[in-house]
Amino acid sequence: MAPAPLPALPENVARDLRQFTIEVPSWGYGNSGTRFKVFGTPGTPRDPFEKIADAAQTHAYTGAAPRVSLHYPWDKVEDFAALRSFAEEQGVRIGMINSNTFQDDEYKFGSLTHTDAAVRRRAIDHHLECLEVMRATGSHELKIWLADGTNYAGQDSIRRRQDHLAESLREIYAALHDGERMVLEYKFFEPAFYHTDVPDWGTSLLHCLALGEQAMVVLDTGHHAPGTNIEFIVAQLLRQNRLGAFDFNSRNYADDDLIVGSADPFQLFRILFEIVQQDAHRPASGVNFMLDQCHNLESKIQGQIRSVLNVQETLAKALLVDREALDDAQQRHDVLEAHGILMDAFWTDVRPALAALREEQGLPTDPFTAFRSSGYEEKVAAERVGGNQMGWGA
Ligand code: PSV
Ligand code: MN
Repeated sequence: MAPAPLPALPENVARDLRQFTIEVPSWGYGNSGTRFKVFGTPGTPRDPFEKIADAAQTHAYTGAAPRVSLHYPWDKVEDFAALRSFAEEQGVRIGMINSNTFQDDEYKFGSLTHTDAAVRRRAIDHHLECLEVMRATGSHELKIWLADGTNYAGQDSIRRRQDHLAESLREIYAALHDGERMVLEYKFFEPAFYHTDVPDWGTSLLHCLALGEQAMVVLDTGHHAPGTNIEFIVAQLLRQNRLGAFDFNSRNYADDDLIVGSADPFQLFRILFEIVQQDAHRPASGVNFMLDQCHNLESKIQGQIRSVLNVQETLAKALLVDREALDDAQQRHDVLEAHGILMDAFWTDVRPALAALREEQGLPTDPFTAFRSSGYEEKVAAERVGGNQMGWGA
């Protein structure tokens, strides 16, 4: 018997979904783990080119992941122009360049915030080098996350470190060209356990406001205390035009970096609903939606494809909210009707309609299963023998 026709999405929702893209992290395709164990997997990339080839699979099957973030120096290559061309041949391009001042011995007590001007100089110069990588790869965004902080009360001066941070960021910001952006990520703890120098959106925003319009906040969904209302932060940053980028992932306990939408799909829905209410899902908003995830146990490419689909499905639900009816219920203070309108959209099964949309775009209706049965993983496992598999931090 022929399958029943798939229900279609309203045209405005379909249009927004066709245009919506997600950036993937190069490090999501390498091995990762915990401080207890990093498991290897056959076929794991051995250099940044192989990471990009794998990332291109995510795009080929979903049609929604056309950019790959690099982490520098994890993804250092001799010829960045060649890496750029390789990415383009694979059908993707280079996205944000993530700086890294958290793995050198010199940064044990801080980088841009360090008491020693020579260490700060080194950290600033690293960021200037990242700007060169950006320009060589066709990227426009420098992403900064700092591991800076202290472990014990009294260990260092919180105030002095903020002053150093402001001064260091000013120098990096001054080196930006027109059309380039600096995005500053926050995280409330880890690796520092007492205080972190950019712990929250307020601190990030204050630095960005002091720097200028090319500085924006990055919100990583895993970087908040349990119970934090992340959608409120999203609404507030959008209201200030300072939400530059998202690092999507899921957490149960700390910065777990699990697949987005896996631990709490309803939270993802609430976040995306704030996004769509301010049209920030549209490319014109300039918000860069990115995955910042590690796949410790599951297949990496499959994990990335699953993540892209989770975001698409949840975005579709957020776009289906009857906003006129919601506004009306809100104005009448009909609390349960308003809540019910939101929940109706959340519980809608959008998967058949998304499959139809993909078919129309010439994509596999079920990208996850199509990739699993493509033979790519078996092929790279057979080909990629010898050399060192890349890992988080390699
Ligand atoms: C820090 O936990 C972080 O979220 C930053 O974005 C880093 O660059 C990234 O993780 C590395 O996985
Ligand atoms: Mn992050």
